Amino acid sequence: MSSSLKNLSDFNHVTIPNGAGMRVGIVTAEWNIEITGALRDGAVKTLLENGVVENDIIVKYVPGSFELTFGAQLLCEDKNIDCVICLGCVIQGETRHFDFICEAVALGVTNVSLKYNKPVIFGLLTTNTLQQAQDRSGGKHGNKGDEAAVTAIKMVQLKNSL
Ligand code: DLZ
Repeated sequence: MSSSLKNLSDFNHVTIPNGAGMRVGIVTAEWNIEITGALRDGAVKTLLENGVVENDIIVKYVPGSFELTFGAQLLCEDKNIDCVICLGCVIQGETRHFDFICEAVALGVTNVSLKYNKPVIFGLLTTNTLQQAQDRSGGKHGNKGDEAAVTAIKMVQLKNSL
């Protein structure tokens, strides 16, 4: 489903487990920081609202989305961290840079997750315009940071349940 048809912050039909005791890393890209800062704020707020305590949220920064994967790997190496949320924003430009970055992050996040057997959440906005990114970072389509936080809690709970 297109995110323009779904509000990324609407969890009315979803059961969210209690995140108490979960330790969550957040890696945020500094490129497009006005967007990624809003994603980070949404993710932190949603984690807190769902039981994760402030001391268990570890926020780190990398220069751009391309570096999210390595940042996630560093956090995954900490055995006390249950899950890592990657937050970035890549806006389509005139060159193929967009495609290379998006593909690298998608593949990298998957690889790190499987390598460390921990959820690594793909909180990357990949949009054609700045407006579309604003709409999805606390605007009319909600906040992808909220969605990433809920996904993180649900995946940690899934792992803990098995
Ligand atoms: C270079 C670059 C470009 C053109 N666009 C973006 C972008 O839209 N979003 C983003 O997060 N990062 C971008 N970057 C920076 C790369 O992710 C990376 O930091 C640099 O290529 C250095 O490896």
